Amino acid sequence: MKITGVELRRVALPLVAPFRTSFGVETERDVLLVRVVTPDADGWGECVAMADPVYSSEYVNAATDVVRRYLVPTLLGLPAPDASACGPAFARFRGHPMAKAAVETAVLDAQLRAVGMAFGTYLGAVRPRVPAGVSVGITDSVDELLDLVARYLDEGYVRIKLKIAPGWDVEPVRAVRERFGDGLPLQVDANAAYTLADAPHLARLDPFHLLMVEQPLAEDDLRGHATLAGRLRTPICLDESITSARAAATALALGACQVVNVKPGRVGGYLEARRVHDVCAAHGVPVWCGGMLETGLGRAANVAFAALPNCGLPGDTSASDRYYARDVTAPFTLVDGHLTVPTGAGLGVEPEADVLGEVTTWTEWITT
Ligand code: OSB
Ligand code: MG
Repeated sequence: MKITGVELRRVALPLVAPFRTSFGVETERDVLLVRVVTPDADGWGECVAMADPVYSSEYVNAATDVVRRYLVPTLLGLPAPDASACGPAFARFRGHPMAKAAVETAVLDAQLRAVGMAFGTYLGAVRPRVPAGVSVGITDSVDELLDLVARYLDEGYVRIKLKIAPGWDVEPVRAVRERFGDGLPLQVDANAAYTLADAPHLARLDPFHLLMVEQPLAEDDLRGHATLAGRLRTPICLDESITSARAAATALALGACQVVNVKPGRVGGYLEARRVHDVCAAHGVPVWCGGMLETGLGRAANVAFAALPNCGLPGDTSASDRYYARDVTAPFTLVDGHLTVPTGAGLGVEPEADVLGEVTTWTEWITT
C-alpha cells in the first residue's frame, strides 16, 4: 500500500453528562484522530488516550507527540506499509500502546477500504449485532444513581456496570439490587482503587452475586489479584493489567482473573486485541469489549471486535447518545439493546465533514 500522507487531528467533544470514576471526572473528550491517506482510500484511527495520565500512563498530548515524532515517520519509512507491519516496526518504541493502536487502526482501515472488506469480516466477527452494556459513573447520591440506571434500562441496555471507589461501593450496589432485582446483569469497576488489605471489604459485595468486579487492584498487581480471587466469590475481571496477549497469558496462568476486558487501544491495536481474545479462548476464559468513551470512529471498530466468538459477555459499547449530543459519525443507536456491526468497507462509517470541522481544535499534515 502506498501512503501519501498522514493527517493528525485533535477534536474536542463535550460529554452529555460528567463521567466520574475512581480516577477523576471527565466532562469533555479531547481525542486524537489519525487519518492515513492513500491513492485508493483514506483510513481513520482514534487514539483512546485521555487528557490526563489517570487511567493509564498515556495521555493525549504525549500520544500526539509519539505519533508525530516516532510512529508516523517510521510508518512512512516502511517499504511496504500495512497493518501487520505496524506492530513489529513500532516495537522498538517502548510503551504508548494507545498511540500505536491509533496509527495501526488508520492503516488497517485504509487497507480494508481499498479492498472493500469490513472490519468485522477481517477480525472474524460471527454476529451481525452485539448486546450493549453501559458503564455508569459515580453520582452525587444513590437516588441520582437509581434514576440514571432506570433511564438506561428503559433505553434497553442489557447490562449495567457501576463505577465504584472506596466510600461508593456496597451501598450503591445494594440500592441497585434492591430497586432492580437479582435478575439484572450487574457488575462493578474499581479502576484499581483498592489494595489487597481491602479484601474483607470487597467480599461484602459477594452476596449481590455480581457478574464480576473489574480491576480492583493496581495495574501491576497480578499476584494481588490472584490472592484476592481466592478470597472473593465474585469473579475478577482485569482491564488495566491486560496490556498485551502475553500479559493475558500470565494473568490466566496465575489465576489473577476469570474474565478479561479487552480494549484494543490498551493493548496496541486490533491485531493484538485479537491475540488477547484468542489466548483467553484457549483458556476457556470469556472476554468482552471495553470502551474509552470513543467517538463513532473508535466505536465502529469496537463493535466489530465485540462480535468475535469469545466476546461472550455484553461490553461497554454503548450508543452514541450515551456520550455525545452529536457524534462525529452517524450515531450508533440501540435497537432492542443491541448495536449493529457495520458492514461497509473498513470501519464502515465516515466522519461527517461539518461536525468534524466544528469540533477540530488542531491539525497537522505529515508527508514523506
Ligand atoms: O475502566 O472501563 C474503564 C472509560 C474511560 C476510561 C476507563 C474506563 C471507562 C469506562 C467507560 O468504564 C466505557 C465506555 O462506555 O466507553
Ligand atoms: Mg475498566
